Amino acid sequence: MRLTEIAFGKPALPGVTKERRRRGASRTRPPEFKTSLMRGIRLPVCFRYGYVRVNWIDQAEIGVLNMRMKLLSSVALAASMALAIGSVAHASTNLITNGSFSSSTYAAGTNDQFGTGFGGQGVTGWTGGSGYQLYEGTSPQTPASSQYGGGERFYDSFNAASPDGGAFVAIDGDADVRGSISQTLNNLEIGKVYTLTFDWAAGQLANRSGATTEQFAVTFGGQTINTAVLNIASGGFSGWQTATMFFTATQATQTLTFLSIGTPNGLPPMAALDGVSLTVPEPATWAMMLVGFGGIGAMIRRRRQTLVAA
Ligand SMILES: [Ca+2]
Repeated sequence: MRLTEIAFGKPALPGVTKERRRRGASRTRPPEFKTSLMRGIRLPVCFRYGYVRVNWIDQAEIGVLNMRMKLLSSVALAASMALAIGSVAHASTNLITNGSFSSSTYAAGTNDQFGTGFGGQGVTGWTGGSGYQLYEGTSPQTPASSQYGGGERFYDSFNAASPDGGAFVAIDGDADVRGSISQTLNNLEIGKVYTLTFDWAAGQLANRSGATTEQFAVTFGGQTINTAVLNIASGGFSGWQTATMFFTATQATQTLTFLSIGTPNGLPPMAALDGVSLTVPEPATWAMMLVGFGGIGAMIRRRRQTLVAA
């Protein structure tokens, strides 16, 4: 098991004001947090008057960690969390350049093919592979300039902007021209867990017909994680979804690559990508968490004092 995020805080108690809490109303136990598995990685655990939210990688071990949390005393839990702080990941600065694909050398209002095999490199911060990549700088229904094969626009069903908005890239998963995009990151901290999130979707080009499957194989350093496989009917669009992955840096410099894998050949299956974010904890985040530890300790002390006074 590898912890990737620990967040905690003091949830607001419904109907309990600060004044009432000073008078002892905080002894009312807050409502239990329901075990919530968001994308299989998030689990809030009720912890006295605070709460602990733990993210980790292996869904099969959720029950084990939950049990350990309940068995640990408050102090032991705080200590174990302090020890785990080195592997804590929390929302922080995005290390990716142009993760929103808003920057390119292409003319505004155009769609363009790019990559080493098709049209060269024009997407800031990214390198297109030898396969087929489209830079969608405007509507997915606008044919790409210098297109390969002709009429490279998406079906009208591909009509939703990504959660990130604006431009995105679309990558051919056809095994004959399997596309990819990459970005190399420097100054990584070896042993640290990095959190990768991105928006992705599957769609088809309008001059083809037939059902397809799409997925991304995401490689960072020597580690590869695959998304789920999207199945779409002929002329269909999967809609956008968000993926979260965790990678441990093993080198100071590593390359992040999104490889499109689709079936069958010839249609082609196209996977869209946007909103790429890679984060690692910052000292400021840790400092905030240490303040939080202090807050939990203070709550525990207040409770004990209250109980003694009663
Ligand atoms: Ca975008």
